[in-house]
Amino acid sequence: MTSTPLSWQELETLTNYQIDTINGPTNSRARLRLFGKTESEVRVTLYRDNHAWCPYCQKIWLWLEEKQIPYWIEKVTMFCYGKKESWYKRKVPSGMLPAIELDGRIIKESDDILIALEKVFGPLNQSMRDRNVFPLRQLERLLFRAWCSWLCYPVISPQQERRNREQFTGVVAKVEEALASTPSPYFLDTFGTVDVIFTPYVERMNASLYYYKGYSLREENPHFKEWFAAMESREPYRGTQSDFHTHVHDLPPQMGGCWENGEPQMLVNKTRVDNGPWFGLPDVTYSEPENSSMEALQRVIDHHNNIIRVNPAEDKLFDEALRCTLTYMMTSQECVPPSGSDVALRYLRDRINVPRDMSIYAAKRLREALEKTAALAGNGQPEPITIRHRYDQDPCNFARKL
Ligand SMILES: N[C@@H](CCC(=O)N[C@@H](CS)C(=O)NCC(=O)O)C(=O)O
Repeated sequence: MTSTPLSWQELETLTNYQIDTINGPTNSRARLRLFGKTESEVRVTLYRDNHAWCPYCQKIWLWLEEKQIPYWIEKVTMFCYGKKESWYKRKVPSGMLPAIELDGRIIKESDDILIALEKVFGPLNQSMRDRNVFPLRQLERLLFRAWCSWLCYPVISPQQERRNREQFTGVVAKVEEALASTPSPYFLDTFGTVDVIFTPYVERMNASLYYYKGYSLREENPHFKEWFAAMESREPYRGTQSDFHTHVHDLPPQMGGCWENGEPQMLVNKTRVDNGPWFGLPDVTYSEPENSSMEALQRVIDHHNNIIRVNPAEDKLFDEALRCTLTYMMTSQECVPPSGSDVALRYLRDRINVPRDMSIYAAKRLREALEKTAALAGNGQPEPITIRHRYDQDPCNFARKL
């Protein structure tokens, strides 16, 4: 059965999603985190990137959340998607992220930041300088370099591709050994700093190698699989966790390119990440929360004026198409969008960002609804997402204009 799209007012009655961004679960919207403390106790400001794409920022973000240190958050534009704020360049002339201000002192470089935070607030179970931690920090850098060598250079021959893959999987074997050496699913006996240090790039390796190389880090390595599941059992990690679609399209401009190997499994994976179905991808394994559709709906309602304004389609047409999508997402009733809206709906499908806009399952719900609704109008695809820059995501275009 098909139905007519609900109005924005009617849609509003279908969600009661709200979170306490200050004292509630880890979330990407917060400007202040208190963990039940008072504003006067805040000694730290974290400067992180606006879209939550920067891996080194995720490292500090996760550490502060795990330690429950109250902090302010200031969001800064990365060069690959817009112009660096001049107020930030006055603080950090290079414009590099992350940085923190601790008791009024600016500190840069993520490792130095963690060392400084540890000095004041104590370590996150393990100290950066602990003799068990140091070799694991080096192993993380070894894995990072092997990943870059495989992913970020053009494929010149099948032999070179195989060598790069073997070099990477050789380091993965060492990481598997390290994970196997303790009874816990984490790197050491308990969760701690080392897990935080591995998290950002391992999450990006899992996404990018699946999409560009047809290799599933999480599924092919039993100890990594357990480690990911253990991380996902932690609420702070879930709040910072991204999805495959976001990462595979935010990495190329940050890394200077990601190169496909064109192998059959890679082609299958790429189609799946870009066109769905998104449920069942190995980017998440914890169970879907009951309110994920409500979360997606609330986030679209909150920003619908901007979402409509930045969409290449005509406003009235896209407004209706978007309401058709949300009506379908909430009622499971197919709702045929206006003709010519298929490309516009897929344009939005390709620009939902996790965790910036919403959490991982909410994004899957919304992407599925956008694709399903677009398909009722046609097969039109938007221009491919750019790879040298992401100015389509320039935050100045999204500043709230009412
Ligand atoms: N070694 C630094 C690396 C930081 C870094 O590479 N930051 C990148 C983002 S991931 C950056 O700020 N680039 C400038 C920009 O993209 O605007 C650290 O550990 O903090």
